[in-house]
Amino acid sequence: MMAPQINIFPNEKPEHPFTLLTTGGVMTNNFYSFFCGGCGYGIIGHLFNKIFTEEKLDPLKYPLIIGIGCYTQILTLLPSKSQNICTLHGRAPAIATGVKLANPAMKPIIFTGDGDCLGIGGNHFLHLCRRNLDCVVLLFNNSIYGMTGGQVAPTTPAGYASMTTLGKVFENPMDSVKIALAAGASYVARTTVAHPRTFMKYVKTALKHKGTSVIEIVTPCVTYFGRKNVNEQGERMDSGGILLEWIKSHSVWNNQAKLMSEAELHDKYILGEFKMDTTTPEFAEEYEKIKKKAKEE
Ligand SMILES: Cc1ncc(C[n+]2csc(CCOP(=O)(O)OP(=O)(O)O)c2C)c(N)n1
Ligand code: SF4
Repeated sequence: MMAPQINIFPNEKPEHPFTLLTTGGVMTNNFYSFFCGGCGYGIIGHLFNKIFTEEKLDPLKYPLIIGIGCYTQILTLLPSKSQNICTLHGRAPAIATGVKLANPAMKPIIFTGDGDCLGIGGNHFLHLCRRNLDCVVLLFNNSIYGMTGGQVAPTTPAGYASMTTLGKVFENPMDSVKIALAAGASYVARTTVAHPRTFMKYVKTALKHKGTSVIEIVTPCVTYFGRKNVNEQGERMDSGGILLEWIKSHSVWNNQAKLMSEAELHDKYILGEFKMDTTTPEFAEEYEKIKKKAKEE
């Protein structure tokens, strides 16, 4: 199932600090990717493969509908059998809707970034959730626009810097979980690259769920977000280990979060599963009913 190893990709070998320091690194061991050393996307790509191998899934039934960003290169790590469409920036939900309606037996998986999904594609994302189209959205939140050089994103946390802000960001970041819940997605969860087993569990749940599943994965961009910012100890976060530790220390599980005040939660990523609703009608199924009725009439 795994793509053959090609030597042009840099290896993050077992002795690499990122591999040693992270559970995801240990799980994927000697992994290679196109990404900057310490970027979370290499781990995500390899864990995604692992899910397909463990669940014995046929990649042909799960077309990948991919937005534009650094994560688009995850494709280089996936089995060559995978069907994929690299779409326009922010437009993966529209293409996924077309694919699902054309062939309801398929379950599109959308790869999208925080900039792609919540910035330019925000409107499309809302309507995907509202319709409860049967698909999985993997939303990679690295707090920045990585591919185009580290511009401020809708998710850059207040009090942190980007390549395009003078000083620190003062706006409040968007919360994709709250947005997906309000818009009507039927399975909603958040995890991080520092919690790879949870990532695999949530994606496996989403693949079995009928309806729109949204999983946000908080992941390190060492090159832009990390390089421009320091942690509470004053260390520059330009290495995977340090930035991952920052992500971990800024994460709380939803059961702990219930006991915390808004002030305590203002700079935290709340992790966990937030909704599993199996009663809302699914868009493609309803559409098939309308088609059948129209034909009969
Ligand atoms: C219509 C349009 N506008 C702008 C761009 C330039 N662009 C490409 S990727 C990108 C940002 C992607 O950021 P994000 O979705 O967060 O992904 P990351 O690179 O951080 O993984 C932008 C602005 C584009 N490709 N198309
Ligand atoms: S720029 Fe950031 S998101 Fe892009 S590959 Fe490098 S570390 Fe990863």
